[in-house]
Amino acid sequence: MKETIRRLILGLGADVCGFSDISRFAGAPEGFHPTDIFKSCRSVIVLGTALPKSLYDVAPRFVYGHFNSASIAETDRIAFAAAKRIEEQFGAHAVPVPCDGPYEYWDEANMEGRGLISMKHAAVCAGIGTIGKSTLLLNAEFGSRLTIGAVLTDIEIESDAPAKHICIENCRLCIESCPSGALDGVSANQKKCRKNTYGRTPRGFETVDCNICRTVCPMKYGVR
Ligand code: B12
Repeated sequence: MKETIRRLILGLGADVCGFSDISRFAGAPEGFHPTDIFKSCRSVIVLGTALPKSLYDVAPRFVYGHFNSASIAETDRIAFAAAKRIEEQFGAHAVPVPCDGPYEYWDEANMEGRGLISMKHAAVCAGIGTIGKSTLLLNAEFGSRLTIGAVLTDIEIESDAPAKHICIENCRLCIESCPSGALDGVSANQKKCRKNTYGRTPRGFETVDCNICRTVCPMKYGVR
């Protein structure tokens, strides 16, 4: 069943798919655990869609920014379609989780938000990658290019093996290149990052003015 679901999700257009049983989420903060969304969740199916490599060769403001948003919609589309197919084929329950917004938690003073669940941690639990000093998920095949989504299900599925750590020891490129000094190697200061990164044109189009932590990484394209 696990491999059938993996093939289904890759067939819908995802580049990676991994599985985690619910026990691996034991360290998730209260309110941000998969069972806080879907009580009967036994397993989390995690998927990722990779940006084309060349989106790292252009200014982030419009072209990257637009397609990074598009990849969020695409990842949600795959999760939605997969959930329906899993329900039909296996008579199970399957809940697609919005991979970015909307989410509830917002600390206005610190401009700090929290996703419904942390997709990066979900990807680590499902063996898709590990978290680098940029605080981004690094995958051996797709580097820092994955947009990550998830489907919660009441099917019991065995976890995939954890991934090997590929963030280079002693490398500090992401930390030192961050124009707002938002990175310390462990966490991202959201206020600093947000103020530097997200804007709007006079016409009202949203812009992404920085993605350097993603593009400066020697592991940006992975190791394969
Ligand atoms: C809020 C948010 C931001 C914030 C904070 C980012 C961050 N580092 O957390 C800001 C505005 C800075 C941001 C920026 C960007 N973001 Co953003 N963002 C999110 C969002 C919506 C929520 C992340 C979140 O909850 N952070 C809150 C903090 C508190 O969480 P945390 O520090 O990771 O977690 C701590 C604890 O809460 C706990 N924890 C939490 N959950 C769990 C679960 C388990 C099992 C365990 C053990 C522990 C644990 O452990 C941590 C250590 O204490 C996610 C989507 C999602 N739902 O995950 C995308 C997401 C993280 N962003 C993403 C992207 C692409 C970006 C940008 C590159 C966009 C750009 N500019 O081009 C930048 C990168 C900046 C950076 N280096 O982080 C991608 C990352 C993909 C990847 N390959 O890693 C995500 C996953 C969206 C997606 N679906 O793909 N983002």
